[in-house]
Amino acid sequence: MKKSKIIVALSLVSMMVLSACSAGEVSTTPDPAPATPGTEEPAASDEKFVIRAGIGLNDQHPQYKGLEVMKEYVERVSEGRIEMQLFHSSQLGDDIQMMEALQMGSQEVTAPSTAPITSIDKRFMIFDLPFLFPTEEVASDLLDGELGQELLDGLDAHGLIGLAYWENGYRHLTNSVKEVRTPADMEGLKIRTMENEVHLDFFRALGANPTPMPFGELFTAMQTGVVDGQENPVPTIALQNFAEVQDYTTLTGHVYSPFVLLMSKIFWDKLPEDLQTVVSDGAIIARDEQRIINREYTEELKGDLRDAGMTVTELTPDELKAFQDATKPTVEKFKGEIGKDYVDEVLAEIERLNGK
Ligand code: KDG
Repeated sequence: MKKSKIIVALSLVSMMVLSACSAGEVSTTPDPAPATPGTEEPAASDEKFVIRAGIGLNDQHPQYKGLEVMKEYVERVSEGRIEMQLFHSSQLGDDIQMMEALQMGSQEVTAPSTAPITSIDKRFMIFDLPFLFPTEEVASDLLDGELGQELLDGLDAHGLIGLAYWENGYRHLTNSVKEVRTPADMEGLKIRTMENEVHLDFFRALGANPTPMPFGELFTAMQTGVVDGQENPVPTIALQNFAEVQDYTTLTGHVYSPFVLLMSKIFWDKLPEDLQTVVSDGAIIARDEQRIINREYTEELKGDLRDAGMTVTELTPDELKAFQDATKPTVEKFKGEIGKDYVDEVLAEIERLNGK
């Protein structure tokens, strides 16, 4: 109850920030240039831009709510020069297809988990290492700091603009076969993972039989028994109605998964500078609101999983340690792949932020 009040207060603060922005305190959108008498061409600043933003999750998910916040901001502050159209549930394709569409300039925005981005830059694998972030706050601090920004900047060379990190959250295991309390319980379970080498490796280390597939194919795969289980944060498990096809959730929290809000570089380069500012401000304002909503939903929706008939298992510290120990070889193995110095630098920064 107390918590909800804090969240309402925080939401009010961000709404005030949004109104402040409309008064020009965050973005300075210059007035359109006065029309030059005798010219037929509209002034460059009158040009209209359409942003098609596509995601894999549905329109109930905090990720979509974040897009709604961003849409409201960019359309209002750009005074209609930008229109943002939102597409959910893989209507525009899966994460990898949408990233490729951005690179080709046939779509403007998407927001995959970091996992599929590892096909572009291996350093993103850092976020797939099991049990890396002790809290969501440490994750946000690292992502919003220099190390996070360096990774976003590196995407330019691949035709993508990394606008901000939003939150997917701590991932947990679900399945339709049995309650999982130990790695031994996972022996032989067919688990869908994201399309990512680190995830495949640590599910193998846990004794499971992992199968990578795009998110859009997951529900049917669980329904038809192609896989026994999957892993995702609580809002996804609850809002995508996984309880219809899964009986057990184990709160493993094995990975903290960020979303990366991406824009096509081809599109970005066409935007006048003032609209680039509107878009990047909108991405950040929506990020802060999206994280608040995500954390609120994560707490509240655990109860909904139980109400929907799922057994929700919280692990004891010893049980959790057994999962951490079993996945340690994955961390060691991928240190080599990602770059030992880089991984050590990130680990040291996490430790520093955790001690703040
Ligand atoms: O909209 C994002 C989704 O497409 C996806 O990234 C969600 O975490 C996810 C998963 O399991 O594929």
